[in-house]
Amino acid sequence: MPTLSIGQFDLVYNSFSLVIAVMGAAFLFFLLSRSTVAPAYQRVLLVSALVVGIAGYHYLRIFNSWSAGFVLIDGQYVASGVPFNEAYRYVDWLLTVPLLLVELIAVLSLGAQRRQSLTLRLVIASALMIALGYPGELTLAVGPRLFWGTLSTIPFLYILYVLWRELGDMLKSEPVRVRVLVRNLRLLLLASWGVYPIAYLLPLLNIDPALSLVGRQVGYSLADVIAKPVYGLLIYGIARLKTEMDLAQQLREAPVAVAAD
Ligand SMILES: *C/C=C(C)/C=C/C=C(C)/C=C/C1=C(C)CCCC1(C)C
Repeated sequence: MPTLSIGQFDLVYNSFSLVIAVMGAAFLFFLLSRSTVAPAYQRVLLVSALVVGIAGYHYLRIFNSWSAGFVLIDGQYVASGVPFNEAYRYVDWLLTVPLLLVELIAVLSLGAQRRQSLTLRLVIASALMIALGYPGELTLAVGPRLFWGTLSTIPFLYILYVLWRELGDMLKSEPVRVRVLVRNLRLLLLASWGVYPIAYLLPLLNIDPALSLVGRQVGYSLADVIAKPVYGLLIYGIARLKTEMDLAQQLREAPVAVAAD
């Protein structure tokens, strides 16, 4: 672990603290908002709550691990000898990344068979992506980091392919307003998920190790806020819109049914 200035240590410390607050607030919001969407979409909000709940818990552990990892000596934060535990983050991702994809699939109107096939493939690919990245995260050596990073990028690209190619075709059966929201959601996913491999590559760029460590931790934290609570909010927006459209549909059909009687 490199030696950090007070400012560098605090930046990471405060980022982790902020993420805990955001995840906690989002957890409550998703749980309490369940009654504002049709029963068909309530499960989606439960998954969103689960994702930010799991992330909030892991950020508590990450925060404590960060605090224990350094001691303040003569105005500088020096490694305490207790290693900063990067595993919390990867265990978190292993659980939350598949759930984020389940969230997306659950809010779309797909047939059971398509849903099952999509879920299975995306869950496996996302778990592989995280598991293959982990050995590389544990080392700062260029060779292994690149090797595992490249392997992890293969399922990453597969996920993007499925979301753009296959999901793009399925979206044609969704109403235009829903389609626009799902397209925006997909862009938000790409923009936030794209930060992780960039942050992962920082140690290879020959920059100051302290800067690289701080940049990676702050980068992962910001990306987690966009990829989990903000993403969950957009999904909530889709669930709300679909709830309204379903209601409007029922109202349109109701008088006809009465007249037919
Ligand atoms: C909430 C957490 C999320 C959405 C985490 C996403 C993580 C990734 C998209 C990570 C991708 C990686 C690569 C594509 C290559 C290098 C190793 C990883 C694991 C950082």
